[in-house]
Order: sequence, then C-alpha cells, then structure tokens
Amino acid sequence: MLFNTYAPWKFGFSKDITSLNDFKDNNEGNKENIWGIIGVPFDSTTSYHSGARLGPITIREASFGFEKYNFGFEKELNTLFYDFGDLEVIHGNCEKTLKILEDATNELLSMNIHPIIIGGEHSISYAPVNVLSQEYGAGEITIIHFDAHMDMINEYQGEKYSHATVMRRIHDISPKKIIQIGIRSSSKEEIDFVSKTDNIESFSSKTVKNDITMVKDALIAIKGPVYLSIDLDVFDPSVMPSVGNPTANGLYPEDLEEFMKIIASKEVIGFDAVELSTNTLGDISSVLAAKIVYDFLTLIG
Ligand SMILES: [Mn+2]
Repeated sequence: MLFNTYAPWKFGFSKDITSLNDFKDNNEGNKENIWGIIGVPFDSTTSYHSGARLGPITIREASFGFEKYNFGFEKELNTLFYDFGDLEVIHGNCEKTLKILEDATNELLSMNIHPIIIGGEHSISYAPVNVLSQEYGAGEITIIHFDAHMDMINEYQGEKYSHATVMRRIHDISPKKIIQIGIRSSSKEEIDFVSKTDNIESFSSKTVKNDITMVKDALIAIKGPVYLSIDLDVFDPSVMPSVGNPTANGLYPEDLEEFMKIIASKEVIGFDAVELSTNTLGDISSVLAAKIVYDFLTLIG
C-alpha cells in the first residue's frame, strides 16, 4: 500500500510531535542542542509588498525539495529540531502579537529549546531577542543582522513597533553589539544614529562585495551568545524577488554560505528568517528562504 507522507505544514526533517504537552513530558530537563521552529504569519506593519504572513507555509513547503545530505556543506542534517507550527497572531496589532510570541519563546526556553522564528515581517524579531536578553543578559548578546535596511529609525509612520524600527527597539534593550551586514538603503537619520553609536557596526552590501574578509573578521571576533536575524531582502532581488521591500545590489547565496559557516561556530541562541512575501509555492524566493533555514539547521548541529 502506498502512503502519502508529504506534510508541507512542518519543516522537512523535523522530528514529529503530536502535541506540545507530550513533548514537555518527554523532554523535562533535557540540555541538548535542540531547536524549535515557530512560524509567525504576521504582516500588519508591512509598507510595500504585503504577504509575509504566507512566509511560514511557503518556506515549509519548499523545504520538502531538499535532501538530508546538505551537499553544499558536505554534512547531513542531523540536528534535533521540532516544528511547533504557527503562532496565533493578532492581525493588525503588532504589540499584542509580540507579547504572544514572547510567551511562546519563553515556553520553548523552559524546555531548553532554542527558537527559530520563521516570519512574517521583521517586527517580530523583537520578541525572541527580548526574551533571550532576559535569559542570557542583554549586555552579553551580539545580534547579527542581515538586511538591506538598517531598521534603526525611532518611529515609522508614528509607530514605535514596526518592521522599519525593529533594530532600534532591539538596540533599546542594550545588547552587547549589533552587527549589520548587507545594508544599502536607509534614511540620513539612521546613518547619523548608527555612526554615533558605539555598539552598532554596519557593513554595506558594497563592503561585502569588495572586502568580504573585513566582514568575516568582524564575525570571527564575536564572543558570547549570538542571535541571528536574517531579513531575506538582504539578498539581491535577482535571487530573492518576493520580499516586503526588494532592494537592488544585494548579496548572493554564496556570500551568506561563507558567513553561515562562521556564525554556526559561535554560541547561537536564536535565529529568525523574515520578510519572505510570496503566495507562490516553490518559487525562487521560497526555495532560497527554505535553504537558509536548512543550511542553518545543518550547520548548527
Ligand atoms: Mn529589510
């Protein structure tokens, strides 16, 4: 008899769980390197291409195209991870959604599971970083932020919590450092803020192209816990067209692979991949977005 085991509502190679409660009962006190995916189908502060709420489902669906052996890194994906499904978001209310995501992240941490957040728009990154800051101490954590945009403006359209202000809100938490990579669009106000702020290091996409060693050295120098936030618009629109704010002259998959190898050797405590905004299953954006999560999971094990 043939069975159809295709299950696009869970990320490929995730370990099966029937319910969160069963999982809790079986994993009390487990200190292993375990990861948990939470999808956050939220896009209410999106200003250009809406649709990031479909990011979690399209990333999961595209993950079924991969092999367990990650050819690019010559390593099997053997990391233990679960896919907890999608958060119940409050459409139109960013702050309430962040609160729900904070609760969910705390629940993962209570089971000693590291969060992987699949967006959804970028505003959601605030919640896991805030929770992890309380757990590890804000001043200990380095944020690695891949993005075409600085996201450092204090308010956007009168809103403090927005995809465009997320790194400013994260900076308010007083992390040890924020390292931005791939920047190629910002306001003058953001540039002024970043240049006068000691704990923010910002590398443009041009610097990645012309002097990738300098950027790699900044990553190699990191000590202590790391949170990785990837706004998928960091990629060039030729390889990642379906994002909330596509921006020309971006990074290519090979660039991120180089950085990922270094990042995975650090003490990574959380990861998000956000801003995929497509309603087409298996398009180039979904496939590359899923590859980023797949590569991360392969390397972190
Ligand atoms: Mn961006």
